[in-house]
Amino acid sequence: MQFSTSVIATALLGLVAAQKVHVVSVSSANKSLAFYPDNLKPAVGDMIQFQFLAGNHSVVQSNFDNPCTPIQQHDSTQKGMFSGYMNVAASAATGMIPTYTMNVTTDKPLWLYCSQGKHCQAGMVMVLNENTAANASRSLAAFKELSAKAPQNLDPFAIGSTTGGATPTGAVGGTTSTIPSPTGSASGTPAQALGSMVSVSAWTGLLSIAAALAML
Ligand SMILES: *[C@@H]1O[C@H](CO)[C@@H](O)[C@H](O)[C@H]1NC(C)=O
Ligand SMILES: *[C@@H]1O[C@H](CO)[C@@H](O)[C@H](O)[C@H]1NC(C)=O
Ligand SMILES: *[C@@H]1O[C@H](CO)[C@@H](O)[C@H](O)[C@H]1NC(C)=O
Ligand SMILES: *[C@@H]1O[C@H](CO)[C@@H](O)[C@H](O)[C@H]1NC(C)=O
Ligand SMILES: [Cu+2]
Repeated sequence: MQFSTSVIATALLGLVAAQKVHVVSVSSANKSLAFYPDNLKPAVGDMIQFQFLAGNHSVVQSNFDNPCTPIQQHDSTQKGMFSGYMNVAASAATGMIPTYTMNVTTDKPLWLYCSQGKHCQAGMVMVLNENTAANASRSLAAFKELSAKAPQNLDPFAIGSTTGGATPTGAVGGTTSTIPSPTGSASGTPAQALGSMVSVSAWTGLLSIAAALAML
């Protein structure tokens, strides 16, 4: 039996180049004010799925220098992402958790925060593609320090902005949906573990490997 290395290599390439869905848990069973993980390096084309596990939180985009305020407040050419507020309690009643999934369209740093109460000041912030090689001052740690001192925590509604999809349902820049809760009774694909990653093309890759093996 002779393995066709080129066919297998092609199948494996499909796995390597797989588009990834990075799961970020928003808060947790202990109602902590944090994102898990809070520092991710997604590739352009990857997706981030925020899974809202407890409370009433949001994900909003700011820039580095003006934490806890929507990015479009400081640069009207920007359409900052905004998940809207996710009603975890309403979903929990049906054994589901709300999610918001955004596409990553840049490899530049994206600074994100929760606009609820003073959650941003409390450290409920995160970064995609932190790049301290480009500017050593712009680290997640420095962003947390700046956030802690921010005078206010504003959502896009507060600045009269509807860009970035400032509606609680179906925000622009991402898609909302509900998935079965890890502890719920609804059937279907269970929520991913904290900070885990799933590859949407993994099955395609595996199927091509199976097809390649079947041809041997
Ligand atoms: C809350 O849960 C998160 C996620 O499991 C964990 O990382 C964190 O340490 C917990 N915090 C407390 C105070 O238990
Ligand atoms: C969630 O928080 C937002 C902003 O504070 C508020 O407008 C909304 O009514 C809250 N939703 C629930 C279900 O409590
Ligand atoms: C690096 O980032 C800091 C904080 O945003 C900023 O003040 C500084 O001008 C930046 N440096 C360069 C070289 O862009
Ligand atoms: C994100 O990308 C996928 C394809 O990879 C596409 O189907 C989807 O519509 C995109 N979502 C948004 C909100 O642009
Ligand atoms: Cu929050």
